[in-house]
Amino acid sequence: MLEGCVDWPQETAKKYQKLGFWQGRTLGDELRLWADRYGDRVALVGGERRLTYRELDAWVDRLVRGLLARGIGQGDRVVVQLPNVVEFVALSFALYRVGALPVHALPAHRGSEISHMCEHAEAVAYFIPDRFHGFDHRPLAGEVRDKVPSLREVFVVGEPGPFTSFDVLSEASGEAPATEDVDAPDSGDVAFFLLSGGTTALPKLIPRTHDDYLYQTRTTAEICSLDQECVYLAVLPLPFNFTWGCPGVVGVLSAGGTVVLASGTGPEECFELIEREGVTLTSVVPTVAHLWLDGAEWVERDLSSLRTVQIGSAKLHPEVARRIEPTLGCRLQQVFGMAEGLLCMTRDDDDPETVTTVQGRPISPEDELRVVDPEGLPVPPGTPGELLTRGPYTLRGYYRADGHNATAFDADGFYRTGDLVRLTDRGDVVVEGRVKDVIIRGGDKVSATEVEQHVGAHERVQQAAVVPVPDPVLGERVCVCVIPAGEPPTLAELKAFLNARGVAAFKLPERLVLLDTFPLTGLGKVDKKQLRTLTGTSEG
Ligand code: OOB
Repeated sequence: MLEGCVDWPQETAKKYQKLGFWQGRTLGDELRLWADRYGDRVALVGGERRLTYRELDAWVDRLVRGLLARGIGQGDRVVVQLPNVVEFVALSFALYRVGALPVHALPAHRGSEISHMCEHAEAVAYFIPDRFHGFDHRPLAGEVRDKVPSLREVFVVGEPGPFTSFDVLSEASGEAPATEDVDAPDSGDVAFFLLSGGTTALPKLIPRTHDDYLYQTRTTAEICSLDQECVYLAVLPLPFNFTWGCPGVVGVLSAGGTVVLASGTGPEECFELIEREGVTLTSVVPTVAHLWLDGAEWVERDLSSLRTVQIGSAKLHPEVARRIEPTLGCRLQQVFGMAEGLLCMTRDDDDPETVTTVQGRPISPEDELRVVDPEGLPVPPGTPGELLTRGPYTLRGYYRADGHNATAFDADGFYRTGDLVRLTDRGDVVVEGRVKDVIIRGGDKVSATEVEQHVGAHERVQQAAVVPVPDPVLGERVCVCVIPAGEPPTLAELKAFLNARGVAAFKLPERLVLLDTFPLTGLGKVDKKQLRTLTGTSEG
């Protein structure tokens, strides 16, 4: 495995292979197989483009030659920050084929996050759109390139400005090595990196291997009974694990279905695509589900093709869950998942009460779940505790993070999810809360520590503590509590300050509470629970 990654113990790996979970195939090979099998069926629809499986496969091969010609190959890390465009899909598979490793940045990330990712991964290339949602990514890329010595080249989908056009990659001449000469990556090696929605000051990188990800996508595709008739609408960002592989893009392609890319989450655009393309499956966060439930009242579109809407990434309240089937005319599937691995889903044969009240059960018989108290001891059945997990597609360590790994995993290799859950008699997971210091804003994860460090760097801030504020639509918003140093800063000043530091907009605090002191725990740490009560941001 790549240096800086933690492999599964050999015995465990052998078990997963013997069970047929890990099949020794790579994502790049799989696309070839799908192209042979599904040839002229439509694989991908995005904007004005429609690509058959054969066309997608051929494009990927041209990109492979282009990547190799530019010196991007086996083991190289590249940061990919593209919105939901067909180039994202083709590029990902081309990178898988040459064994280069994409890091899945979010379109909303800015200088702070991108520089960190490029530096930490020692990325050699960075892929961006020219503009997205009114933001010009090129000046940012210039700053990052000046700062990160490993970064050799920036590729732009659209107008390249001072950089290289993405299109150059598919125009590579015959001099480049033929695809057959590519040193094929090993199925046990890392295919790409997802970002953790974790608690640390800077996002951690999650290595996902070909074996583990293909197992995840195959298993979820089976659970969702995918076949060639499936039309999947990718609404959330493609780099998100939920959209990419639960079963998402990769799972739907493996089944011969069609992936349709949406550029936004709004009901007008999405409902139009559902009607036009006959969408059968999609996945959204609870906030988007809210928008769609409202939208269904005034957007006049035929949604009858829709069979299932998957909802996950944040807690879905049962009252909202109950409105899905009658309003959108399709089944609800709850998904509790994480970029780190473990996925739980409700099943087609679950009764309606179960589907609306639990977050589902693990997708693999080899997923091991432990629910423990603060001392790490198992809690009695049905009692809430922190969820620990390991299994055939759950990481054993973050990339280049020995120090953090020592606490993020227990001695048996179980990953500490930081989620507070309860298991029902049937083995379904019910998410009760969190022990980790993360705010979930409309499905986006915001690390409290990260925001605290940025706010704490302001000259008129002595100390900062970040807590969630409940919000009827977004679930939670970011609230910052500040002990000022001198003239107290305003919320607008703090937002401008963080913005100038290159922090993604979804992390900016939306509420400021000024205090003289912070309540402390017995151990002298800021008592966030008390802080929430004190600031009136607690639900209870
Ligand atoms: C998904 O992945 P991440 O990595 O962005 O976030 C993982 C965290 C979980 O640890 C949990 O705190 C929260 O998001 N979460 C949920 C949830 N699903 C995720 N909390 C309550 N209810 C749910 N249904 O968010 C993700 C990855 C793959 C599939 C679905 C979601």
